[in-house]
Amino acid sequence: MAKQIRGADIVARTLDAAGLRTIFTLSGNHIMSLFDAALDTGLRLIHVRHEAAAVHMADAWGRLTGQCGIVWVSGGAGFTNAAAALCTARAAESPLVLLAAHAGLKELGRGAFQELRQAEMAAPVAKASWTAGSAAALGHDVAEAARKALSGRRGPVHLSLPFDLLDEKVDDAPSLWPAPSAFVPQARSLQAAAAERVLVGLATAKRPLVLVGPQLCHSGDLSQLEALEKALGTAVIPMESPRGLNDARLGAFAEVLRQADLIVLLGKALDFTLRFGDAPVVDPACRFIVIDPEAEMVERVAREKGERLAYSIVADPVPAMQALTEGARGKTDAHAWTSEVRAAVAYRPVSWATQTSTQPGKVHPLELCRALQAALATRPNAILVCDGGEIGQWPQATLSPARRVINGPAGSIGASIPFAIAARASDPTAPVIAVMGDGTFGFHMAEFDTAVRYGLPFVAVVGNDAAWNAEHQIQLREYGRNRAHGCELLPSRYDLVAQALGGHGELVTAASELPAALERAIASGKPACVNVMIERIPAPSIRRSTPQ
Ligand SMILES: Cc1ncc(C[n+]2csc(CCOP(=O)(O)OP(=O)(O)O)c2C)c(N)n1
Ligand SMILES: [Mg+2]
Repeated sequence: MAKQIRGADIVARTLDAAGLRTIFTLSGNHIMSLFDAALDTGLRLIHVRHEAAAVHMADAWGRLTGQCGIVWVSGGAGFTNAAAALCTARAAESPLVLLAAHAGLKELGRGAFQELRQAEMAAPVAKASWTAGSAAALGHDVAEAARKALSGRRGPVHLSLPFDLLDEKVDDAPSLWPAPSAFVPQARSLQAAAAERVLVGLATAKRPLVLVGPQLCHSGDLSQLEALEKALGTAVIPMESPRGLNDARLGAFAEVLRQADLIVLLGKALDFTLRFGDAPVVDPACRFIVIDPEAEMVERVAREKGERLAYSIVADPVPAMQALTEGARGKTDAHAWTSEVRAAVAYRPVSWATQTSTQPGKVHPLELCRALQAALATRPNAILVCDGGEIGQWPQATLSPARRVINGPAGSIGASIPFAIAARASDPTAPVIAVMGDGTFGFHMAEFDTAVRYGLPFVAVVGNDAAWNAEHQIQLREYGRNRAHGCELLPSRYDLVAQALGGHGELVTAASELPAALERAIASGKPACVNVMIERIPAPSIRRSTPQ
């Protein structure tokens, strides 16, 4: 007689065999069979304090490793907590699989515990979302979810696992187990002839630009984008910020964008971040080339730009980037225009180099960034996480680490502590520094406990302006100082929160204290919070025409 195996064991072993061994999870009645099944595998569970944090961790894992992040949560409210965080991963094109428990199939329609139309609920924030239908197919469902997350424009996939299927025993048979190829994403390469069309378009333009979307920003390997830029002789601009053209990392890029006569969108959506490519942000005569994994995106540009869409092709960004680099290598010279673009992107106001705080007991964000720069300079394998409203823009404008995770085009704040923990889990030797606002710190501060339990140190640098400053600044700009209300916070001792949960804490009220505080925090080897009292000022908006 064939050996019997539980559905839960099929799921756990399938993940193990595929090398998807780090699981971000929060327990629940319906997934305890998965916890049990994990014991007989090489899976490592990181058990968090809120389901959204587990998804944010898997999101950062996906961006940093290029491998699917995996999440296990319970059904009902465990699922809904997790689903909310898919929005960030979706916009950031981050590959992950959310495996959520679900009411038993046999009890559906009878008022089962945690009965909820989960697949429908996750659908708008996932690339694909479905409920498993049989225990024997669970391994294949898991493989399909991982493959979908990594194919085309990457993103999160949700799969609900009815708990009766997880508990069900079926005969162990070869047909249960997906072949390794079932996990391999479908790749659509850019054929040489298509690459040539793009290269001819670039060669005949006077002021071309290549814009790349979030997925190419997270490879963790900026050198690929640099190689593309070098081979093309055309500036390659990464766009993954919800601030779009006001992304402080891009300096005065907006000034050159409006002069471009050809824009190549390489896996980059035509959307709000480009102000839809409309005038005056883009010249009304500017032409477009679109290389995108989704036919819908090509159609969108065709609809919006009509005859100005010079050429389009459906292909995945990574192979397309490689094909263009190969096709152009040694054939193209750098445009003089490319140096103009680079100068605009590199522009920062001269005053920034020496800016200091004018308020006693407070640090200017630029002083904070200078101290961070020094700490990062000696740590080339560091990972920088940036989050929060106004504060997050300063490190994005001034620091250029090789590896970076930001909240991304969804514009959602709050993920940075989970991001930092997953960053460390993905590379146990990497110093991880996460810069965030005080409002942001509050979203997932309980995850310090998770980091302590799993020995995953990182440094949360809190720019504490005792405010939801981004919103406060909107009130000041739009409604006036007299009508600014409700966005204040307290100058709380977040450093003591970290200490209370077993981490290390530092309070900083003067720039001179920063270097030593940062070094102590890193050297502590614990999850640490450096709580920096900063001036409550607006984020930078960089324009050369308006000197600051
Ligand atoms: C999930 C989510 N909720 C609310 C917002 C709106 N929001 C954007 S920035 C911000 C204030 C952030 O405050 P803090 O983290 O202290 O950073 P600061 O702007 O003060 O530097 C808020 C509430 C958002 N972007 N995402
Ligand atoms: Mg703040």
